[in-house]
Amino acid sequence: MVRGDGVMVWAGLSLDRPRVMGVLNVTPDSFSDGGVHFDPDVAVRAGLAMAGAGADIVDVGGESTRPGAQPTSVADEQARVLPVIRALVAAGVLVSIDTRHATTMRAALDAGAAVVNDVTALSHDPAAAELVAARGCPVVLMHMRGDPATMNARAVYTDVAREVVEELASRIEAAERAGIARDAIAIDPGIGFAKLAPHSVELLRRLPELAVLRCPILVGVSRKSFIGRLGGEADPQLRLPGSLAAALFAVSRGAAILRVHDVAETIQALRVWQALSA
Ligand code: HH2
Repeated sequence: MVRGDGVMVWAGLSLDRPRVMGVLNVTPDSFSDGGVHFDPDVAVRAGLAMAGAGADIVDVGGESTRPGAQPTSVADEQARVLPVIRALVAAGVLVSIDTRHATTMRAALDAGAAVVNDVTALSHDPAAAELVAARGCPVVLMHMRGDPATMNARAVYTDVAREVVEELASRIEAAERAGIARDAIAIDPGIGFAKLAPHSVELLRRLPELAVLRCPILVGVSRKSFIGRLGGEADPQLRLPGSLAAALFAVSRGAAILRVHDVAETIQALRVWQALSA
């Protein structure tokens, strides 16, 4: 939605300044923080800390989508995320559910989550688009090809930015056909999903080309492997400096929302960057 003063609003957030989505993986096997927040009490404390540090949304996920990850059953996924979502919502936190499964979307929305974040852009589960349309909730459509097991083999592009725009456009069309309002949709180029490091770099450089889709752009670069490659750091937990550099670059190229593991650090970097560029 565009407000009277021209400012875009998505999920109730005015996008006149960069917004931050904190990553809360309630998983044993996520690529950078697997097991750290697997205990529900620890996860809730971490989510509250992210909100306290200024996260606009906390993105709760119960299934890793790292390359080669084994699928998680929806029963396990829901057992992981639902208690955490309930506690965060009760504390007034805006929560998104990071899932590709419609039953988990439904259960998470019933538990108070306000936003659906689907790395498959509602293509994995045939019931997902209809559910999101019926609930009228905001949704993140992320670009990827294949699934976590096959996506690296499908990272073959002639022109990565053009193809990502085309493929996201067709996911937006499918969402609208299912009855999802355009205003409810944010898009995401899917950094690291069916992208090799050079593809991620080129996509970030050419991020302004996604503006043609007229949806807010969400970007997740935090700790990802291209940062390890460019920055020379094999350990994902030590990629904060490179993640901050990439996050600021993404904002300078039009990202409205950053999905990050390190909320307080990202907000400090954004504040300084904004003050200097004002
Ligand atoms: N990246 C991951 C998961 N979900 N959602 C969106 N919209 N954009 C992203 O870039 C994105 C995402 C992967 O990161 P993480 O959640 O930390 O890892 P894992 O999938 O191993 O749990």
